[in-house]
Amino acid sequence: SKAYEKNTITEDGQLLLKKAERDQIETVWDRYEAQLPQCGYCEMGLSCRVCVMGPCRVDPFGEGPQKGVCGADGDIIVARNLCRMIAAGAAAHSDHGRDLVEVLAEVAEGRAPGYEIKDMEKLKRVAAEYNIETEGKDPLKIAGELAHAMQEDFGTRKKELTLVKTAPEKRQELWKKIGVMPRGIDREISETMHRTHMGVDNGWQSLLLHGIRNALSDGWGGSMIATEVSDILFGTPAPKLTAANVGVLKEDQVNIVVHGHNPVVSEMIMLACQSPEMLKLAEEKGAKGINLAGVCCTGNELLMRHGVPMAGNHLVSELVLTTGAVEMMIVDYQCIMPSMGDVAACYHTRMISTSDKARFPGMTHREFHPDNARELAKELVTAAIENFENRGEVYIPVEPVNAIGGFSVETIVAALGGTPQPLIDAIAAGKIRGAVGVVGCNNPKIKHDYGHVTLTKRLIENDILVVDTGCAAIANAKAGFKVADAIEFAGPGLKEICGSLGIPPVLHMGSCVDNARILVLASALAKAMKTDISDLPLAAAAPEWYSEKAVSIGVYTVASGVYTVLGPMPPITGSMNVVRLLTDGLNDVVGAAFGVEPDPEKAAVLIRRHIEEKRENLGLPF
Ligand code: NFS
Ligand code: SF4
Repeated sequence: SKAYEKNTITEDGQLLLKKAERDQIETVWDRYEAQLPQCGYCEMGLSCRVCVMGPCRVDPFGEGPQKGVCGADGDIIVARNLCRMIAAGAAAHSDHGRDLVEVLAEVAEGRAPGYEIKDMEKLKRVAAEYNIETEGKDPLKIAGELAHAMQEDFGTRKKELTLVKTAPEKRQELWKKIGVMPRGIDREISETMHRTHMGVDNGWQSLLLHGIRNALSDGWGGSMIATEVSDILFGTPAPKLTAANVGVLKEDQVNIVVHGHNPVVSEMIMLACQSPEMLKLAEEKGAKGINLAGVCCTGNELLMRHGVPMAGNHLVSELVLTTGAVEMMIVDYQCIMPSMGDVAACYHTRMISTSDKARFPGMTHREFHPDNARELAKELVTAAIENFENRGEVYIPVEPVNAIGGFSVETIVAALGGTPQPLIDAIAAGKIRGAVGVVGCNNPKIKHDYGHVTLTKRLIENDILVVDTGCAAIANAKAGFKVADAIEFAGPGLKEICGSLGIPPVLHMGSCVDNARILVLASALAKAMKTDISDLPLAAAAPEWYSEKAVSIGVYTVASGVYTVLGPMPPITGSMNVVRLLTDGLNDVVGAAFGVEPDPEKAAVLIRRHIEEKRENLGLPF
């Protein structure tokens, strides 16, 4: 059992890893081991396959070649590679945002049965940001105009993205001054691909500056649009009781798991699961009900808005299937390991892919579009129910852990009495020292959930409020940090404040595109204090990140003025120039920089030091 303890801190993870071994299931950890040692050139960012004069490698020890065939040195190669990671991450978030905007447009034209405008107030507020007249106008007309205006943000006809103007003024001025104001979402991604082509931008600084602009087009563009439109279509989240870990699966019910990112699919599945006709069918088939659970971020979307429970995060997504309890897993896109179909093949689980842009081996493809989503969702849920009788042995080894989710900025501000002022007062008084976003993925290079849970624990016990998203948020839910009683883990000041508000010390703010909510919150605090985000006692951390999306998030967070500590080292160590710029030099450019620290105990110390420094600069008490 030592091997299992080495891979994950979670009890369900450890027990299911044993089960996987018994069932001869290959997991992400097995494949990681098989890859070792991983390529040192790639790890340092020093390999390039941008063109076919290459592939090329630069020798980090200075003995072999120092330039690729074209003449690019280590600095250029590292910067180019990093920028391409940003572009891919920004593209993933933003294309997800675009899909939602398209649904909004279809809703406006009455071509998306089952979808509707759920949050009228938010529709009006966001429309106002886009200068759309809303007074006395039909909501569907507003929705159509908003969808159109948002589509313009993706294109190239503008000088600045629209929602960027929700950032503090000082920040906007800074972005203008250093030339990183994002213009069009697609444009910045496209320009990154252009600049990183052989023989275009060969200044590592100018490349990275554009990388910043590209990342900002994600955070204050594509991701923010994804979040806002999801709220308009499916409701702005409010606190809800939910539960997490594999124990949320139910032995006597039909279990359907949604995995991926876009609520466009999972929301329709949820509606189908709730229909009386489906419940009746489930009962006829001998099940006590239909149990919907989530994995990864589409799970977070449902958890935030409806309290749908969470079966697990990224690294345990395969293990969820080894329970033998899942009748159907429905996926859309992003972070879905291509191994999922192989795992499912050993059980009765049916695997369904739904997106025109994402196919997977061993899955049945049933494509969702706004016009067929409601009907298709019913068909799939029916098929899942019919699969209940094919179950073999079921193994659900743990009880679920309760959690509260659903902390949108709107509800946080409402809980504070309508303004962020009480939070600012608590920070000023030193009861809350500061706030930290703990976000991002799992990665087999870090013991599963250890980074998130250890860092979060150290922060809250030192009176630092934690907000979280993504797989980090699921880790912290499983660890029990998200019930009102979790204030017992907090330091005295944070305990007092959260206790009086009746909230946990760790606030679940959603999926990874919902990191935009954290930007909005930081922006609201900065505006209320008439200062810039970079002056506030804030920080961010991605203790177990793995994905290109996380690179984009990290870069836009730093560019928004928030010190960000990464667990795993990004592939940049081949260029000390790039390392120095990202970990130090950026302080002079955007007022924040990166730290890298795989040990969460040490990362906690770095963050605490940073927060105390910011407090001191603001003249706040120690
Ligand atoms: Ni974010 Fe969500 Fe998880 Fe990482 Fe993947 S699910 S979008 S990328 S692994 S947190
Ligand atoms: Fe090699 Fe230059 Fe081509 Fe990269 S762009 S593969 S360094 S020749």
